[in-house]
Amino acid sequence: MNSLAFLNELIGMPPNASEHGYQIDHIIEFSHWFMFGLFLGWSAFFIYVLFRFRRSRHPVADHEGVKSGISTHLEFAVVLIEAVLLIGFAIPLWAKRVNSFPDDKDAVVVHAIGQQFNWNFHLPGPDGIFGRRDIALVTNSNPLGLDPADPASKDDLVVLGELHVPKDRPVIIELSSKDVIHNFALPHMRIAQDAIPGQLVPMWFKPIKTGNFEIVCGQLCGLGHYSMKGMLVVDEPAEYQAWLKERVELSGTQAAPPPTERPPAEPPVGPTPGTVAPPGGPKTANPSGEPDAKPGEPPKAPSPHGN
Ligand SMILES: [Cu+2]
Repeated sequence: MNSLAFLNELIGMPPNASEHGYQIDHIIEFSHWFMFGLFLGWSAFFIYVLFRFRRSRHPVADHEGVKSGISTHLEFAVVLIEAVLLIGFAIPLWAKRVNSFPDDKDAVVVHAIGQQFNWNFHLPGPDGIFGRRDIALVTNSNPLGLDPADPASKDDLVVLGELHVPKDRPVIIELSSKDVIHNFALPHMRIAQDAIPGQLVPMWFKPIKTGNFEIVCGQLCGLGHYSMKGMLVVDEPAEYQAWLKERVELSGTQAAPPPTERPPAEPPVGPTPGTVAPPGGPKTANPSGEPDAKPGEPPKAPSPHGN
C-alpha cells in the first residue's frame, strides 16, 4: 500500500486508518495514474498532429482525412480499461460495502444523527438496546427526542461531537438527520454516507489504527456547514471500555432530579422553539421539556405548541 500511496499523498488524502481503505486507495491511485497516462498520450498525439498536418506540408485541406484506424483502437482500449475499472473493481467493492455487513453481535453499533450543525451520537447503553426516539420529543435537554417512557432508553447514552470506538472491531453507524440531508464523512476511514431525515441508513468500517480522526459533513447543508465537524476517537479495546464505563457513570450522575424536586433558586430550563443545545453544553435530564413548576404551584398546563 505504501508503494501505491505516492499519488494519494500528492493529492492530499489523509493516511488510511480502516481495514478496507487500501482498496479504495488502490482504485484512486490507479485511476490517477491511468488519467496521467492518458494525459501524456493525448498530449503527445496532439503535438504529433500539429506537426504532421502543418500548413507548409498540407497547403490545401485533404477531404479524405486519416485512413488509419489506430485512433479507433486506442479509444476502444481506453473504454475497455475504464469498463474494467468500473465493473471489475469499483462496483464489487461498493457492493461489498453495502451488502456484506458484519454481524451486530461482533460490531459496535451506534446511531449518528446529523443536525445543523453538529453530529449527535446515540449509544444503546449497557442493555444493548436503542431506546425509542421521536422527533416530537426533541427539546433542548433531550436533543435526540429519546422517549422516557421506553424502558430501553433509560440507560442510553447521548454523546455530542465525539465518538469513541475500539480498534480492530467493526463499527456499524446507522445514520439519520433531524433537519436536512447531511453526509457523515470519515476521510481517514475511506467511507461516507448521506444522513437523510426520516431514514436510518447504515454504514460500516473497521478501524485498524488508534488516534483521533476528523468527522466532517460532506454535504453543503447550510450556512454553518463548514463548522459541522466531529471527532472519531479510535481507542485500544481496554481504553474504549473505560470510556464507555465513564460515560455510563456520568450519565447516571448527570441526571437532574425530577422537576418537582429542583432547588427553588434554580432557573427553569425550558425548550426554546427552533434552537438546539450547543455541542458540549450541559446535559440535563428534563424529559418533559416543560419549564419547571415552582414548589407549591400547580404544574403548568401543556403549552399550545404541544411540545
Ligand atoms: Cu451537514
